[in-house]
Amino acid sequence: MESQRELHFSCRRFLGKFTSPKILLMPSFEDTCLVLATYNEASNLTNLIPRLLEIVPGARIIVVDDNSPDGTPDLLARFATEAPRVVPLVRPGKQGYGSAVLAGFRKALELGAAKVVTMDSDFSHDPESVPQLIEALDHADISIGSRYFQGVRILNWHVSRLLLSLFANRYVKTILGFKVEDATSGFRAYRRPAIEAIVAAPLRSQGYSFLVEILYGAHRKGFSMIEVPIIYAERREGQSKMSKGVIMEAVFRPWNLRFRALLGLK
Ligand SMILES: Nc1nc2c(ncn2[C@@H]2O[C@H](COP(=O)(O)OP(=O)(O)OP(=O)(O)O)[C@@H](O)[C@H]2O)c(=O)[nH]1
Ligand SMILES: [Mg+2]
Repeated sequence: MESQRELHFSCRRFLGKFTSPKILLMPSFEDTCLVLATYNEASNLTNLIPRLLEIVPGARIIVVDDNSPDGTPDLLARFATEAPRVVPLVRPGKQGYGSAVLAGFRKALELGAAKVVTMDSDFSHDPESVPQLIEALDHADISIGSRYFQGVRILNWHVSRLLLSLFANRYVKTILGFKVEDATSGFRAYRRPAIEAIVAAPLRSQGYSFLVEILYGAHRKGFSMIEVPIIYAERREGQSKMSKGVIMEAVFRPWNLRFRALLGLK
């Protein structure tokens, strides 16, 4: 008995020389790319990127910035020299959220990603929830970080903003006949085949309707979806990019998508 215990201890001492407990326990996310669209988010990125590098070891972080005047391109260049896992993609000017995410998807495919995560860069999407979204891909092609699945979980939003978001989701669900509770969430993870299908399809939306459009397209093609409850918080720093044009598009786009589906068009 005594010698068994001794053997156990010496094995642990031996293993400890080569592997720290951290290495044994930490999963690696080398097959995953994170896609972050950014416009004037430098004050958030200085904290977000280091946190993501810790939380998803091995994953690459593609940051699609539209030449933000707040100095984001320089900040990204500095991050990339220190951590090659940070992949900046700087475009010449502001081209909208949807096209930024699409550019990130194309880059992720080019880098060979098997899984892709999208999230906002303003801490509305908690970096701590990223591993959970990735793990949910064991059960579906797309996992959605959902604010409204099994209750409402939003921190620090004005009631009018909450009502608008709840209404937008109900609106989309009714028009498109969706089962998803949070079809406008930008916090998602996708398996590669879903990304390939999204990138191959013609896309019409510019702003946040893009999120509804790609989810509906994936649903029509038979990709499976799962919702993971998340807590959504008001942005930490900086300003919202929500505009009247984005809201108008959100009103009309679901009808356009529904009619196209009824007519059997792509
Ligand atoms: N590259 C790029 N990123 C954008 C553009 N518009 C928005 N984003 C980014 O997309 C993400 C979501 O935009 P937000 O302004 O946070 O929109 P929101 O989350 O609906 O609004 P808030 O709750 O007020 O923050 C953020 O990380 C933005 O910086 C754009 O035109 N180009
Ligand atoms: Mg935001």
